Amino acid sequence: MKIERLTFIRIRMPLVAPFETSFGVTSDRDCILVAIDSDGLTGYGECVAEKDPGYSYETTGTAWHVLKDFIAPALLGQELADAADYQRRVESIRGHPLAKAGVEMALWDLLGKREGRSLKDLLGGVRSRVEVGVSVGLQVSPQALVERVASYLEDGYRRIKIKIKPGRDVLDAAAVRKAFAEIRLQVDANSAYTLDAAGALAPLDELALLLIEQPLAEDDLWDHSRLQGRLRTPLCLDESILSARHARAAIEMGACRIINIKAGRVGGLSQAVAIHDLCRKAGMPVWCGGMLETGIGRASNLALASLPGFTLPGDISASDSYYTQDVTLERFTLNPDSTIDVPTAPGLGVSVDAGQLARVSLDRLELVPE
Ligand code: SMG
Ligand code: MG
Repeated sequence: MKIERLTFIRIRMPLVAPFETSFGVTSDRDCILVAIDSDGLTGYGECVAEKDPGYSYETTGTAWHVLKDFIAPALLGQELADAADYQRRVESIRGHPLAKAGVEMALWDLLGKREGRSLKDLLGGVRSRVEVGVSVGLQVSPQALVERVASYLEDGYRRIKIKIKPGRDVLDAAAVRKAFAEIRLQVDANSAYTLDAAGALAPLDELALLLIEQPLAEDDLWDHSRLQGRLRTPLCLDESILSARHARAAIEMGACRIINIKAGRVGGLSQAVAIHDLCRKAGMPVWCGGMLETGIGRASNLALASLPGFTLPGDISASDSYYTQDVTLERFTLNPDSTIDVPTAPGLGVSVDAGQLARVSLDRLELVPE
């Protein structure tokens, strides 16, 4: 594929409701969409960096810089064979996995459109619908949280994740467990605890949780392994796993018993598949994380989650839970069995709504070979 044009579009989309985590509140989702033109076809990707460096050090600002000044010059006018070829060309750019992954997604979309194959097929997916759950942000009180969870259960979600932070952990989780004794429930701390402070999480062991996600710092596999030794509930790593090397180290160290895979966080779909393969061999269950994606990134997550090792429900909710209007013409809906269908059309299997994209665009940059 000859890279004839690269377009970066910064967008802002209002969320249906603010989403609060241990690191802050998101009311509007800022992200960068990537379009690659080649041979009369356009592939789309989504860079999941957010406006603020809360989840990751990358932001829409740093990603814009890395995309424009480093990734684009490495690609413009070049013939690219596949994702592995792309990864080799951006290897010398240290870090910035979210920026790299946005472009890789667009390449996969292009590849699929060229070959008339869905991303699910290209990646080796085996399911036509995937099990999903919903991630519920911090609410004003345990009571408000229980009400929020009740309404998601009514919508048909059969797995609930709640956000926790110091002072808002055991009571919140216990309130949800008391109200709904049987549901599949898990919690996510987004790195809000130290090993010492994590002593407060011990009572969570009595609540039959599926997992506790990322309690400690992102750069601290070792303390996670110590904490896992003290808890019966499986720890699941999100922010800590930036590469297949981290995944291997976490497995060998016993730093977790489950891994959340996000293609953005690990630098691209090809890396996500590599981690999936490694975890599958090691018998480590994985599930697909979410970054409040638009229809573009959501389609990519669904394809990824259709791989055989994704045995736990993903953070991939229906489009309605996030946006009243999306940048894709397709909207994803929840099936009665808490699944969402994996797109089957070539590439990501979605088409961009040009009018809506124009309405939410803040900035646009088109680059062609000199
Ligand atoms: O896409 O449903 C979604 C969001 C899922 O909780 C979610 N993501 O740490 O797993 C996580 C967070 C990161 C994004 S917070 C703005
Ligand atoms: Mg998480």
